[in-house]
Amino acid sequence: MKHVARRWVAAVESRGLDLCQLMDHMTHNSNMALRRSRSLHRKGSILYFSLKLFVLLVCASSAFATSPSPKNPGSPSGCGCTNRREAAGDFPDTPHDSVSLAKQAAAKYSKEANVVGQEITEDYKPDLEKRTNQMVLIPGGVFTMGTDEPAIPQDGEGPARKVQVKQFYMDMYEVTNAEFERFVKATNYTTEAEKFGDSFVFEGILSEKVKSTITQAVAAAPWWLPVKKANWKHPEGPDSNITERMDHPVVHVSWNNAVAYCTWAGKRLPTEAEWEYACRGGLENRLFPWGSKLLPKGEHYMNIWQGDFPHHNTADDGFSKTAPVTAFPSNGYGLFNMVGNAWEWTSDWWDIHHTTDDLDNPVGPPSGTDKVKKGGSYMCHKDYCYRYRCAARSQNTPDSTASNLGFRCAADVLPDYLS
Ligand SMILES: *[C@@H]1O[C@H](CO)[C@@H](O)[C@H](O)[C@H]1NC(C)=O
Ligand SMILES: *[C@@H]1O[C@H](CO)[C@@H](O)[C@H](O)[C@H]1NC(C)=O
Ligand SMILES: [Ca+2]
Ligand SMILES: [Ca+2]
Repeated sequence: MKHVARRWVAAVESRGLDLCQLMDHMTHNSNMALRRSRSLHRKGSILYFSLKLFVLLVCASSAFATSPSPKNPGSPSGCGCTNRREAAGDFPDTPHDSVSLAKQAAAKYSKEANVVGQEITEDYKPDLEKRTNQMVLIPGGVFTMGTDEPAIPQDGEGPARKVQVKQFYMDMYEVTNAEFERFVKATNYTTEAEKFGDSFVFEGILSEKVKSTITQAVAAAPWWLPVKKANWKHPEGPDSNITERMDHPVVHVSWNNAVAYCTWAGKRLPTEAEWEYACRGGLENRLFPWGSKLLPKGEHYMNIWQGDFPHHNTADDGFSKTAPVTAFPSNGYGLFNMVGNAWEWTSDWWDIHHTTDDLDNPVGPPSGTDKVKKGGSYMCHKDYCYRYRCAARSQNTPDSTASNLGFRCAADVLPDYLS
């Protein structure tokens, strides 16, 4: 962790990052901290806490000095990041080739038009008979990948570039516990979290009993705790189970595990370009799969974090942890929960440098140490992890696992059993 802390200091001193960016940077490194590094250094931890305290203090004072944006009266003022990022969301309504597609997409975003999304309540009973392995055809086309107004520049969200994608099939839903269980039963598969004997769980969803047994924490991200025997069947450790969550996204699966599942299912992981193209649902240059408004007509369209991260999740969207993969309206292509709920692995290696040349079905760098994940999760809050946008991205090593990281598959040809 020492080198990470040094990088933060260097970032402030030499690159002149503002405090908001620093906070993003720290959260970014929180993600990186989930890699399976067994060495946790105390010194790094102390430096981290001092740094963070410093940032929070300055943020608090700047929050008092910043008057709330009239456009966004109800938003949290922490770090003063809100206004800056709100500005980044002000995209003009650019016309798009397939205007009708966009209109269709918009129509799908009325709650009335989406009975599944509408019926999700706290008493939601999982429909264990309902398969969630369906795919939809994503028509080929050219789209603008990334953005020239990156909210988190150090993630390599920019520059905007024209990318051609040929048609492919995409899972409508994140892979559920029920679907993953079919795979495990058919193959006796053991996931990496099961082999390693632990996985990272967000502190806020752990029982006091489990928490009391944990002595180490991740220096760069104190809200992530390595929990013994946490895995896809026991998302919050041995005293938890997935019985009531069979239609939720499977989590604690590594990139390697995701590849194994998709291969078994006659599918593959999507490339980052395919994922982002699919996320945008036929709309051009918007923040989210449905447009650029966080709360269209005052309604929640995804499962993220509301409240004060990491201490208090109001779960205003109905869910404090994962939600059923069928929750919330689908996007213009009929895809559910592309942003929010669980992060989703892609096949690309991670790199933050991109060419501005037009690209034809890019597959990412030939090698690397981390894989790209997209979409953010139920833990994402604007002040800490504004990554529930189609252009946003983050990364983990291929053997990393966590309580908010899942996947969905893509395919060139629809598997026989689905046609
Ligand atoms: C899975 O394990 C069980 C019990 O060990 C065994 O009977 C079965 O044949 C195995 N299945 C596969 C697909 O390997
Ligand atoms: C699974 O967890 C629920 C609580 O979420 C509990 O009521 C139930 O007894 C558990 N089932 C098993 C088999 O442990
Ligand atoms: Ca939520
Ligand atoms: Ca997702």
